[in-house]
Amino acid sequence: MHAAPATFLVTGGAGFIGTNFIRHTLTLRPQWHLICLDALTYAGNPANLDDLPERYGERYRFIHGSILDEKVLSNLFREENIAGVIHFAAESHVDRSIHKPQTFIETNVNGTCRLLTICQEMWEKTGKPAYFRFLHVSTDEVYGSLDDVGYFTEASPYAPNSPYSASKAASDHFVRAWHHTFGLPAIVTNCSNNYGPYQFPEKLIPLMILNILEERELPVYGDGANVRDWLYVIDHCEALLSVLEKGLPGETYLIGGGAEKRNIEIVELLCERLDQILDRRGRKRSHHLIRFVTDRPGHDYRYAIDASKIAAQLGWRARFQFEDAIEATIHWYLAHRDWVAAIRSGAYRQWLETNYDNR
Ligand code: NAD
Ligand code: TDX
Repeated sequence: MHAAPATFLVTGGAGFIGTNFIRHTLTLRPQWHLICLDALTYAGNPANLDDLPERYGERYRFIHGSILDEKVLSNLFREENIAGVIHFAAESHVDRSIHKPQTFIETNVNGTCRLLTICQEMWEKTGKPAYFRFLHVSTDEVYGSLDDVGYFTEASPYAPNSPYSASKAASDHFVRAWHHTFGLPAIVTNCSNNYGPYQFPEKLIPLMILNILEERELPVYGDGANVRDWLYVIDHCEALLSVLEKGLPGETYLIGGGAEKRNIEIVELLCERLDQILDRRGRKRSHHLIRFVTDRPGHDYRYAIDASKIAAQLGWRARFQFEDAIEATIHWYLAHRDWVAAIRSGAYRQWLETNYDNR
């Protein structure tokens, strides 16, 4: 009997979570080979993975290509004996989905369906191996918004409110359908807000860290009372490994860290901590940079995850405390000013102008 191959395809691996997943998994699973397929949109940064070919040799391969490109996908599946796909590739920023929803439909819905189609074809051609996994990395935002009580569970009804979450919800449904109709061994995970190294500075935490460093205004949407359930990215990556190795096809697993914070709490904490590190006192304190700006249209009030299923069935629990991991995150951005400088391209500046100028 042949052992299952240990080559996995990681789509969107040059983005925030994909980068962390690839780097962490190559260390944790020395037998595994990873192939990163990334279209390198504004959010994908090949420099995140630059050192990997030298460090890991043939255990790591990068392909510049899109999940929408049928030829790239079928060549790849023909060339490689792939044991599973970890599907991160997506348009991921809610504010961008409000400005330009079409790209979200293209990538998140059509892209996922194209990938499912090729996976199904290859899975059938190779005799429907039981080890194959299609792991679809999705978000808690598909469940809509909570008020001050309660949690999302795997049984919560879908109620997406933004073009981003609607496109992710649609992709979740297609993954479910491919399992139910064709038998493809697919699993969906829905995770809460991540933070950590390599996150693109359009998202709340890195945007605020960099604006504090540069003494720019800190735009807090609405009254800042919205709540997010924050999870350190490494905890998310480890949860995904548990699901890949122990999860059951056809199942959904919710992933969350139980660290609920209001946005304003996050911004104030970052101001305080960076003021201590940078020795900013008195009139130099960063609080004066906070601005309450026009709210995000359709802004979900609260997300919170009940992660008891993945804990009970797969034994995963978040390892990192918010206080320690946010400290590590702040220090990562302070130590990687060259990474930040490279990202501050014309396209990024243009985005800031589009999103914040009229608020
Ligand atoms: P990201 O925006 O940082 O990265 C997305 C990556 O996908 C980029 O490298 C980009 O170049 C790539 N990509 C985009 N279109 C592509 C295409 N057509 N073909 C191939 N690659 C393409 O996103 P992220 O924050 O790392 O999120 C990764 C996944 O996790 C997404 O599916 C997102 O919905 C989901 N998720 C994110 C969070 C979070 O807090 N960031 C939480 C839960 C779920
Ligand atoms: O400038 C800002 N000011 C502000 O108040 C930004 C960028 C955000 N916010 C608020 C909006 C949200 O309530 O902070 C909160 C977090 O915002 P984002 O970082 O944009 O994250 P969110 O909209 O919650 O979505 C994130 O978590 C779920 C990711 O971007 C998604 O990809 C993931 O699915």
